[in-house]
Amino acid sequence: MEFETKAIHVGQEPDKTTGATITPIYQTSTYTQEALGKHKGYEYSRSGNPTRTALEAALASLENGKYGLCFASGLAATSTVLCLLKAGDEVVTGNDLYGGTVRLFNKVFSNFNIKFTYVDGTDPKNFEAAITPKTKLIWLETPTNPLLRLSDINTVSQIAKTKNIIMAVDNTFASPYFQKPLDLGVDIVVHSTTKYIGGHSDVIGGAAITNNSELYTQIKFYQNAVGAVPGAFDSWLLLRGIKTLAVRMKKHAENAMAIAEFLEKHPKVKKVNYPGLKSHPQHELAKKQMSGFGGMISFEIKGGKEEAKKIVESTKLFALAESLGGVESLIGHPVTMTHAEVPQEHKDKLGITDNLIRLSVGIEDINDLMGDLKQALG
Ligand code: P1T
Repeated sequence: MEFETKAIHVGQEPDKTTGATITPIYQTSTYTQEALGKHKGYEYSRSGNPTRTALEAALASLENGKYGLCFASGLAATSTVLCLLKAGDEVVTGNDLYGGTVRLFNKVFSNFNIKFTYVDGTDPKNFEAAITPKTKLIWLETPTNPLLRLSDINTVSQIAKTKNIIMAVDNTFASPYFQKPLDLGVDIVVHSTTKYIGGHSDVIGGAAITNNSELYTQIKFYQNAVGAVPGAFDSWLLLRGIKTLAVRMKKHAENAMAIAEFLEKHPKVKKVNYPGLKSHPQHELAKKQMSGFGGMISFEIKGGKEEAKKIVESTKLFALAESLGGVESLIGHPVTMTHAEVPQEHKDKLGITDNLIRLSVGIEDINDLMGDLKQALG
């Protein structure tokens, strides 16, 4: 079955009891047992809920995975995956990550004596060099938030395999439509389903997908033991969102390409980060491991914070907001918004600068979007 068909049908067969074509919202916390221990596979909705089950099956199939697990947010998914670790373990991670992930690593899991080593993820050798006998997990985001840098997923996962290290990739920016890390040798794919998978900026959610039955069993145990699960209605919204993921992603990417090319030529723009541009230092890798370049762009304007502030405050269609991946276009200033919590020296080292602006390009008409950016850039 192809991606578009799986998104609409896998896990979403007509309801067995009523024939309802669309998966019902099983808004229940508990399930009545016919006799002690005799039930239809559900006992309590933290452990399992039929609407969530449908979403988990659909998401797993979109990533070419066997097992899907859903969570209350992207960070809940990441936190639950990190429960695979024990005090004393080490994680080698790409250094360009969503600010909330950096905060979770540095200010929460570090307290439990887990060490995070940040490396420049654009060169696989850096991961290899940072591995110690205590390394249990390699974590990366690709493309990264907010600089749209790439890591060579297949090469890094080979390194992880030879050293018996679990490898996880946050695939939020590409979505499974454009990138399938499990096919490239990764053990666990993580998503903030809040973004492209939901697609309408109306739900917070997360997911972890794997082909490894042992990892699945462990993460499923932590999903229930930790309890950061999504509710039935949120699961239903996500199911509704993924039905159109393919058509949305095509339009996001088409609009983003046109905008990236426009920005690259604009006299007030210093640099554009978009993997679809020939000028992107990893454009060849992007073509190799992605089937499209997504809807996220970041760019540096000539000037500093004042100039950036003026632009992000003067767009009319692009809403000044955190988040990404919805049908509507958003504009943001990573230094003060999504990456405010990343330590200053970490930001300086990466180049998350005061003049950096991030766009989540929506699926509106391209001329309207272009017109909005033109007037805002002046
Ligand atoms: O917000 P939440 O659903 O918990 O997802 C966290 C998360 C994880 N991974 C990536 C790559 C992300 O971009 C995010 C959330 N990001 C934003 C809110 C943002 O505006 O970048």
